[in-house]
Amino acid sequence: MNLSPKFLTLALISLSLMVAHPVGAEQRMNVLLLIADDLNTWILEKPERYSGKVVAPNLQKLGESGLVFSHAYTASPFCVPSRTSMWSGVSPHKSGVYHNQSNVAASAPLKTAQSLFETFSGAGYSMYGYGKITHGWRGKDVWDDKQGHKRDPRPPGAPVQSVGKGEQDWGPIHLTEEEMNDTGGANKTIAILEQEHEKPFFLVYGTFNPHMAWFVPQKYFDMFPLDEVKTPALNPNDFDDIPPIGDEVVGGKRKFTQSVLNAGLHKSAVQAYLATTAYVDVQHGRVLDALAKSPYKDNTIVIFISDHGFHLAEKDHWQKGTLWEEATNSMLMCRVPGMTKPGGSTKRCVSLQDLYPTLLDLCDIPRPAHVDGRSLVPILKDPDVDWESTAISYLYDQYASIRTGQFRYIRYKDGQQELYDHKRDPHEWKNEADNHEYAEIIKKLANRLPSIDTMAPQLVRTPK
Ligand SMILES: [Ca+2]
Ligand SMILES: [Ca+2]
Repeated sequence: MNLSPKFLTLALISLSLMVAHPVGAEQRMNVLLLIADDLNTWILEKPERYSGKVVAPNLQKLGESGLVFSHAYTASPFCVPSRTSMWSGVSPHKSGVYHNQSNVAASAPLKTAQSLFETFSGAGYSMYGYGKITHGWRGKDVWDDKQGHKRDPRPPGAPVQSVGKGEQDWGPIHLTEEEMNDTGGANKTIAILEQEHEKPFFLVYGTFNPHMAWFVPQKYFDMFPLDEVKTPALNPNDFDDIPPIGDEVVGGKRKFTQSVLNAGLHKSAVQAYLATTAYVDVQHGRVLDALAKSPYKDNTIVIFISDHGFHLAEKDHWQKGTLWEEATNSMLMCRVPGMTKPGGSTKRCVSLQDLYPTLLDLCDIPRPAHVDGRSLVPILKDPDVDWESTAISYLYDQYASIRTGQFRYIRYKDGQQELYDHKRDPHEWKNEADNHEYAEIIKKLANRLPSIDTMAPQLVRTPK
């Protein structure tokens, strides 16, 4: 056999590479964690949630390249408790952090909790974070480089809308796209992907948008001509069967919701949310393009999440902070090289609380004892795997909700209840809590929630 010198050279190079990187000792995978604030699941194009046009090709492309969880739920539908539970690994029912007014410094379990970021830093990762990541509880500062989020200034003369008040306002922004803070966060994130890294990196980019106020360049509004904008389905009699405590949950936002509807501005508000979502998609898309062009494209886990969902007048409510589908259903997409297959989707119910143990599992890092949640690796490997399909969300004064594939059950501290059958009622319009047909189901679901006497009391009494 005649071997050419070129072949021999290649063979020697291959051999030396094998010696330098023996099998089993490869560097751990990098992590790119992308977050959008207050983004509901409309971009998943679930017709029962929203049937109008959504423009988010970059995030949808990410979903198509990996696994989309259509039934991911926040542990608590506000920024502070959602992010605190995700990054600390401590469930709200143990920390007592159930809403944005919680005094996180007073929570005993959070005083000793090691954050997801600290755990990765301790495992030898370089840590980089840009934009809105933590809110409330932060844990130890372990960042090699970090820049927090800043709200963009409101246009001169704001409020722009007749109903506008503070952050509850929208319209075209006076800044260029380059001047906007979420654009700057993407620029920083892209710069990290353009660097050479000797250690594995954990890189986080969190957009403040589409949190209100919705001020983005006019071109994003132009993508959604007002006469073509659809509004989500509303039921004017929805509250007839909701217990009084559910009324209190909505209380603070009902007035604003009614002012939007009465002023004929529902379409305009939905247009602004869609426009802001499209801007967010472009920024995350820029980061994903930079990853695709980098040497890290094949050894980087990509996760995209939102911290909770969002109401746009459904159930007489605006923004977040309810235990219904609109505020609890959250974005979760995962692409894991060598594990997820393109085009995957799963209806298994999971919690954002599961993110911490999942990332540890994927990167082969031991799990600290305090970390709640379940590793999603079995679903990432097989989206149809047997799985106890449940997700629990918490709110305010020990309110709790459990979602299964078919049902949502809500239990308030004083015993008031709601039950929705998603098979018959995807909008959660008909409360079946008093329907005897469902008595067994209610009992079963109630038993899956932690009992009230085992739940941490909320750290601040009065919900805002
Ligand atoms: Ca949020
Ligand atoms: Ca109802």
